[in-house]
Amino acid sequence: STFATDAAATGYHTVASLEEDVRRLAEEHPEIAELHEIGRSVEGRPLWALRIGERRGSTRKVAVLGCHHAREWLAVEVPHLLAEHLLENSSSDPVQRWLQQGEVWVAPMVNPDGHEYTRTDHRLWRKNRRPNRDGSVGVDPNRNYGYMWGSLDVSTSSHVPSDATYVGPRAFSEPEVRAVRDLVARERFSGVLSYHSYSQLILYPWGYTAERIADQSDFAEHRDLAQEMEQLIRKVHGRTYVAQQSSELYPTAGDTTDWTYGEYDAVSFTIELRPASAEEGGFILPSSEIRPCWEENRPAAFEFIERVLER
Ligand code: ING
Ligand code: ZN
Repeated sequence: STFATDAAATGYHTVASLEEDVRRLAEEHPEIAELHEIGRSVEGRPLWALRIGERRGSTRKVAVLGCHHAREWLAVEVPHLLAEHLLENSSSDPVQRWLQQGEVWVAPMVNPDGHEYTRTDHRLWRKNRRPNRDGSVGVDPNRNYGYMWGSLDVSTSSHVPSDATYVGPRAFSEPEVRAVRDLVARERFSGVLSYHSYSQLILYPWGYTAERIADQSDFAEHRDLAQEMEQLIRKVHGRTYVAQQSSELYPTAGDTTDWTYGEYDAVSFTIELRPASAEEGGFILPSSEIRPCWEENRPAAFEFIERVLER
């Protein structure tokens, strides 16, 4: 894989080097890739999505989202490597078949303002960089989606602006979240994968309630696919990623996948990448782990794409 120059320092992308790399990927694969600016961040940075597929307007579409949370640097790299892999393997199956059948949209960095801030000022910043009315900064983009938004008032989904999980003043108040909303509303994905770190989990709706998904076949589809992905991941390097309903981790309202499932019936997962625990590095993982983390997640992402495009 080729990283733009200033990424070489940490081995992780910066906002600037990611922009260079997604531009280059689109330029090198003009028949199957298009770079879309899906919106702008609070501070005016472009939000990039790569559309990968042989033709526009297929009905089978998958969205892969990365880095809603600023400090989760690995969650930029896995979607980026997936996009690169699809483009570099587009003439052999199964990728060729997928790109004939459907489209994969990859937005590797939903929160560029926060990401930049983690590089320059505060490595463990989580939210975006919205100036709040009380003088604090930041809304949690993974609490700002419009399905059951704001319905909980707990520490993991907070109405206090200075908190790390601040839900924002209203649903879709944040331009980064509106950009994803508008993309999803337009493209009508059948499946959405949103990458975060860390904890090694495969999470499915709901987050806002401990109730199961009411539709039995939707519930089974999520649970079975999550368990399948768990097995596929373990086979690669022996790592355990636990499949569970996201509310079992902790309650959240307004997360991405509650909205994509609740509003659009998309098969929706949040993948929490390496490591398993804070003791193993938490959010700060050496870049030597990018490659093995991608390797173990590739078969699971492939299974997801395969199932969703077949749906
Ligand atoms: N964890 C996720 C968070 O947004 C999550 C966990 C995802 C909970 C989806 C519910 C739904 O809090 C991290 N690390 O961000
Ligand atoms: Zn996160």
